[in-house]
Amino acid sequence: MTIRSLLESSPRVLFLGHQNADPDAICSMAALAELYGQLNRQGHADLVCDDVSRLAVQVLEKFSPTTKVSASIEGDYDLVVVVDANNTFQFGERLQSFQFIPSKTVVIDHHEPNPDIAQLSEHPIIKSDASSTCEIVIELYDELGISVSPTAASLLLAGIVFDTRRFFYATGGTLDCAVRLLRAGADYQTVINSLVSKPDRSERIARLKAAARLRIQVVDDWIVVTTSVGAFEASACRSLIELGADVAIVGGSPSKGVVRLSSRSTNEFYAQTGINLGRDVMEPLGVVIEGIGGGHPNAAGANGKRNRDKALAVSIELIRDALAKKLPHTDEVT
Ligand SMILES: [Mn+2]
Repeated sequence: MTIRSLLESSPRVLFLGHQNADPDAICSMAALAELYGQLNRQGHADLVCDDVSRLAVQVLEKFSPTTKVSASIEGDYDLVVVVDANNTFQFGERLQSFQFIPSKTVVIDHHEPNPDIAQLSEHPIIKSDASSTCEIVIELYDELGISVSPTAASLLLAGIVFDTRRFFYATGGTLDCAVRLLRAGADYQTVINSLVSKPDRSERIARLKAAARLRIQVVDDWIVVTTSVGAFEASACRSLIELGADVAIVGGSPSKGVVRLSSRSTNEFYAQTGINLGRDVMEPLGVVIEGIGGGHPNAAGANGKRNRDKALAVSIELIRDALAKKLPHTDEVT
């Protein structure tokens, strides 16, 4: 069955996005619901995802304040359209138990396909080379010969601008899509403004305090910084990377007996050193703070009970040791 006949023949359609749905997911869902409404005037569409990111809420409020997104699935659907995800674990705990029927599930996504995609959907539209799911949705409008409304154009442009980090990761095809959306009535200035987020005052103060208390160390030419804050450790980490650190490790102690560690590194640091913050730094630090740590190569954290400052000191030693192992100095080579 074609996507057209699936949409035309389904009276009730569920558009399902991933957990903490970002502007690409939410805008794709909203634009797809509109496209479905064009194909099936009597049809009923529901938009569902576990939660919506703050920025995505902001974009919806700007362009489509009447769009409703719910957090749970109620009732039955004739068709499920999974958007900006192709793996069930991405839906979050609450929606994980939903039973997908592959013949009645469409997947529209730009991430690398999950090898078990056939168990989820018989109708996957997965284009890993697309900048965003919104870009795939525009192609779908074209294929189905449906014109994009100014509202849908703005939503789709917001998703593209967000997922490409303001066209940093764009291709000629992406720019071509953007021009078409502008011609369809997208409001570029409002799109850009809708994607600007200013953190709350308390978060900005935490970032500034993190910077004020910074310890800067140069380890094998890499700038490694450590600091402590009450809360907003992850946000502080990101801001320190933006300031120029290669690695940032921030300890937080939001209340007595609670220690949280957060860390970030640049892609360049991981590519050149192979140091995985989750495995090489946060896992051992989890023990130091009497808790548990782990995460990704470039972003990792740990939660525990005590020894925050000790952990920050140990983190430098761990990085120093890992660098010594991975990059032996020439004078150490015999
Ligand atoms: Mn996306």
